[in-house]
Amino acid sequence: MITDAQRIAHLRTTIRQHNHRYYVLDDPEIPDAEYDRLVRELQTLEADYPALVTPDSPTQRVAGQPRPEFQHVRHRLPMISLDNAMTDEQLAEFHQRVATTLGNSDPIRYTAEPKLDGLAVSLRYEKGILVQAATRGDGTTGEDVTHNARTIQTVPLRLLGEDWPEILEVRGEVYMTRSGFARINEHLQRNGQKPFANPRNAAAGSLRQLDARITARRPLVFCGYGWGELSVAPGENQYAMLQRLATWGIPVSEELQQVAGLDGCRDYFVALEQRRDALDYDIDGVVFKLDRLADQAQLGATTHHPRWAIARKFPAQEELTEVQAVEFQVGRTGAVTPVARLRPIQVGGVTVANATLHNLDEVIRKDVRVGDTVIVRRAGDVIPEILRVVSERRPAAARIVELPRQCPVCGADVIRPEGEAIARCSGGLYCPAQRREALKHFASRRAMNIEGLGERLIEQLVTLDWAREPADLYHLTLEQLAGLERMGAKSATNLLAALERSKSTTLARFIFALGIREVGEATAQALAACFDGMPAIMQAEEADFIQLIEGIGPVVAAHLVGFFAQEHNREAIERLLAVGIQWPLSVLPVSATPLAGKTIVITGTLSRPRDEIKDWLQRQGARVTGSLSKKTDYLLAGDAPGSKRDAAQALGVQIIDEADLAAMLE
Ligand code: I6G
Repeated sequence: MITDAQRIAHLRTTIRQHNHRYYVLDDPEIPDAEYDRLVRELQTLEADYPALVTPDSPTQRVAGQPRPEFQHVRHRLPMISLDNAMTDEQLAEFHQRVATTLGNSDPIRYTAEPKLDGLAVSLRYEKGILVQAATRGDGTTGEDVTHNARTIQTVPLRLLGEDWPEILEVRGEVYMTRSGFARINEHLQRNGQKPFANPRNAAAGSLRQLDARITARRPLVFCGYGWGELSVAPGENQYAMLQRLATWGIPVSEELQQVAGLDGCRDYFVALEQRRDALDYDIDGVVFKLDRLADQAQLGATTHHPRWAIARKFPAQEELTEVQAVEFQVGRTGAVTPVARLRPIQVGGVTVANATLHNLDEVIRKDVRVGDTVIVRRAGDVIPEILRVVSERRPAAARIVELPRQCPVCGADVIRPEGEAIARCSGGLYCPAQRREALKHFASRRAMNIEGLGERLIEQLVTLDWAREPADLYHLTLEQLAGLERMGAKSATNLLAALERSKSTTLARFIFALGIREVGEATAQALAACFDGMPAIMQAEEADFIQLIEGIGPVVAAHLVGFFAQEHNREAIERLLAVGIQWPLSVLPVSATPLAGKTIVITGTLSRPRDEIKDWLQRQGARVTGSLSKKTDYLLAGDAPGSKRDAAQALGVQIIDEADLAAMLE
C-alpha cells in the first residue's frame, strides 16, 4: 500500500516528466485527458493535505518553461489561461457567478468562438509594424519566435489601414489545419522522419524551430482572439474590438458570434460540436467571453484565469487503454482484418471496446502487441482507431500479432498475395462470415434498403442456412420468420412487406448491392448510366470496353469482368431477377436532363434526407460522389455546409443550393 504522501510525490514526478515532453520536446507521451486526470488527482490530494503543498509542485505554476535556445520575452501583461467547464452544470455555474456579480436583470451577452487546438502566441505591433512574436511560455515569460512567426502567411507584417493604436499586442492561436497536418506527416514519413502525434504538436514543433526556413515550409495559420498591451483604450465590447482587429488584417475566427444568455451559449456549443468533425482544424471546445468590456473589468481575474471567460470543453477524443487481444474478422470480400479488443474506455462520450487495425502491415507499422498501452482516438462517427503505442509502458510479456493461417470462421486457407496488404479467406461464399457480410451489404440502406433486416436477423438466417445468397431472402415465408427469436407475426409481416418494396429499386442500387469488389456507389451509378440493364452489363466481357466509362479504371474493370465471368455470380443475379427485382425508377431518358453526366457533391443540411436527394439526382443522370475534386461540376450546399464550401471555392467548383437546382431543371 502506498501512502497519500508517496502518491503525491509520484504524481509530481510523473507530471513534471510529461510537462517536459509536452512543452519542451513537443512530443507528448499520453493524451491530454490522461494528463488532466493526473493533475486533477494531485490537486485533490493537495487540497486534502495542504501542509504537503510545496512551491515547486506542478500545480503551483502554469507549465511551459521557455526553452533555453530561444531568447526569453517577458510579457508586459501576463498571458493567463482560461478556466474550463467540462459539463453543462459547470457552464451554468459560471453563468450564475457572472449574473450574480453583474447583478442587473439585462440578458447577459457573450461572444462565442471555437477553442482552437494550437499554441497561444502574442504578436506585438508598434506603429503598425510587427516587432515581436512570443509564445505564452509559463504565462509570464515566453520564447521569442519573431523570425518564425514572420513566415506565417496569415500574420500581417504591417497592419492594414491607419487607425490602429501605436502599440497593439494581439493574442491568438497558431495552429495547423488537418489537411496541412496530413500533408506534412506524409512528407516526414516518406523521408524516414518521425511523424507528429497530432496537428497541435505539429504546430508547436514547427513554430519552435531554430531555423525559420523550416517553419516557412510548414502550413501554419494564425487566428487572433484577444489583445494584451494597447496604447489606447479598446472600444466598448469584445466583438466590435475583434472586428476592428480584422479590419487591420488580423484574421479572427469565422465562427465568432454574439450569443445571449446561457441558452445562447448552449445552442452554440451543441451546434459547433455537431460540426466539429467537418472543420479542417482541431478544436477542443468553445470559448465564451462576456461581450461588454466594462463587465469584463467588473469581474476581473484570479491569478490563473479571467473570471469573465470560460472554455466549455468537448469530451476528449483521445484516451489511453490496453490491448487485451487482437482477433481477426472476415469481411464481405473475404478480407481478414485484425481488430483490437480493448479494455473498454469512454472516448468522446462513447464507450469504445474495439478498434480496427485495417491490415497486418498497419499492425507492424504501429508495432501494436497484445498487452500494450495504446492511445485510441474516436472522432464523430468514425470507427475508433489506435493512434500509437505508448512504448514506454510495454510489459515484458507483450505478444506479437500473427496472421492466422486458417480462416477463423470457416477454416479455409488464408492467402496473402505477394505485395498486397490484405490477406483473404479462400472460402468464398462457402464461408459463413462472407455470406453474412454479403447479405448485410445487400440489405443495407444505401443498397436494397430492406428495412428491418438487421445484423442479428441476418446472423440467424445464415446460421439456420435459410439464406445462402440474396435471392433466398425473397423466398422466406411468414411462418419461418414469425418463429425466429425476437420476431412476432407483426415484425415478420413488416419484413415481408419491406422485402416486397425493395424489389422496386434503381439499377445503380442493385449493382452496388451485388457487393462486387471496389464497386462503390459512384461506380455503380456510372455503370447504370451507360448500360440498358443487367443483361447488357453482364455481357460486357472486355475490361477495355468497361474502362471507357468515365471514372472506371483498370482495377475496377478487372473486378467487374472477373465477377461476371463466374457462372455462380451470373446465376445468383438471374435468381434475383426471377423474384421480380426491377428498376422502374431508372428508365428516364437521362441524357436529356441538364444534370446528365454531371458530378455533384452534397454538403450541409437539405430540405429532404440526403439519400433521397441523392437518388433523385442519380435518376437525373448525375453522378453523386463523396469528395470534391477539380472534376466536380457542382457542390450542392444546404445549411451549415462546413469546410466543403471553402474547399469548393478553392477548387473553383460552382456552389449551388436547392433553389438553383430547381431553376436549372425548369
Ligand atoms: O487560451 C485561450 C484560447 C482562446 C484564451 C482565449 C481564447 O479566446 C478565444 N482567451 C483568453 C482571454 C485567454 N486564453 C486568456
